[in-house]
Amino acid sequence: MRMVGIVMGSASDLPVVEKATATFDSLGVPYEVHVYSAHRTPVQAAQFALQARDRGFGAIIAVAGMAAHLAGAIAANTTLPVIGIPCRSSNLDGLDALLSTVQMPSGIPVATVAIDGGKNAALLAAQILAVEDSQLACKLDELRRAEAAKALESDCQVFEKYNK
Ligand code: RP5
Repeated sequence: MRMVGIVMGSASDLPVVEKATATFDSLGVPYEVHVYSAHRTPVQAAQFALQARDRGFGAIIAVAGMAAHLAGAIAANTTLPVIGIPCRSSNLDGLDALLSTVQMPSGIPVATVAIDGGKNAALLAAQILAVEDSQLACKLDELRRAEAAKALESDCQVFEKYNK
């Protein structure tokens, strides 16, 4: 199976990254995690993106807050799918990072998930890998069934409590 690269702009983004790694661990998706910043270590960020396809990655998740240009900078240097996670790391509550990440100019796409959306970023990356991996697709189906069972259980509890 191809790996997913996870790149964060700062170690302060780790709580969001850990939502993604926990999801990958539950699905058995291999990943590699780095701190590469578009402004503090731009050369390393570019090198990672340039080498990613040959190194066996199938998708890259880029995690950054504030004037979050990391996902765009990674996407500029690879045609692998890039998923951006805007982080809530300033007093603008992540709106700054959301707009920076989602508003990519035409030609260099970044698939942007919700602010701090580590779990959905990992699920989307897994769904991309699952296009060519039927075992992973089955695991994703199982996860959906488990989520549906939990939601129906909540429905039962709420129904019992409020419908006499
Ligand atoms: C961004 O600036 C990082 O991705 C982080 O979300 C934010 C703050 O970084 P630190 O000042 O905590 O290193 O580059």
